[in-house]
Amino acid sequence: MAMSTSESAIPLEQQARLVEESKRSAAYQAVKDHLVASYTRIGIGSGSTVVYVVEAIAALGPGVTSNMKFYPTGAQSEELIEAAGLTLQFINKLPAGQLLDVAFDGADEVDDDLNLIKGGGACLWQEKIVATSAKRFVCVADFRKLSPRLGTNWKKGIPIEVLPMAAPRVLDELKQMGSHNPRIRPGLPGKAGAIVTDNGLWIIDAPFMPLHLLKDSSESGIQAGNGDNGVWAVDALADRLIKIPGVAEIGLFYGKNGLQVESGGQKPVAAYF
Ligand code: ABF
Repeated sequence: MAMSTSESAIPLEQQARLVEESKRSAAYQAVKDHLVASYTRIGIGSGSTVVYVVEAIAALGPGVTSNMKFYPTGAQSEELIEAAGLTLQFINKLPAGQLLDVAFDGADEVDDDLNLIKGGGACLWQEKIVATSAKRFVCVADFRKLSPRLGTNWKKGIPIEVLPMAAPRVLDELKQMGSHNPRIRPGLPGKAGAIVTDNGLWIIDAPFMPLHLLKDSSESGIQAGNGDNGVWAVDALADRLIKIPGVAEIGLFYGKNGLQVESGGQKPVAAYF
């Protein structure tokens, strides 16, 4: 991810340390602010930032966590939960009519309204199910993830989970919608072919011009953002993408109830929708 001129002058090792410190401090801050001792059901997302979330939760000790069950978004978070000695539970065991108390997860990019791009780790479908099953969703992100508009820093494109047989048609549709060079995500190094998600599906990464904020946001001077000249507002694009036949889920998470915490001077973020 691009760094500012002043950051790029910092030696690489120090930059990496700054990023880790920012992830860690964002995670500890988010757990302090949003994990209440009386909670019993907690969603745990994927990625490297969530490692610190689990560390912060485990540090509270069994006195706080022993009555809590933790719901993962994939194999990585499942392992994290178990390795931390926390109690694992699965989202399909959540009784109908019940919600998680809170879910914590990372993001690839966060805009000024705290809309998110997620899915760089290919777990976006489970992540959205867990996030939307929670009363509150807390996104934990280091300072690099913030940008005024989605697609400014995260240039790989919006992750879209698709049925493999539909991939060519979905690519055609994305190009018509103004995506520049959408492509099927390749497998991990050493693995031929497309990446296959936990659901047996593929991921298409679809770059668009930086997205406008929500259509009804206070951003001035914006017309509809409905795709004219390739210009989309976050919600208009999300509505359109999810309707493409063969699309299972998309990595745009959006909503209005953003909340930002600052910590350590590096602007970690907590957002919810
Ligand atoms: C998950 O992990 C994904 O939605 C996102 O792609 C990624 C963020 O990872 P990291 O915290 O390592 O940057 O949250």
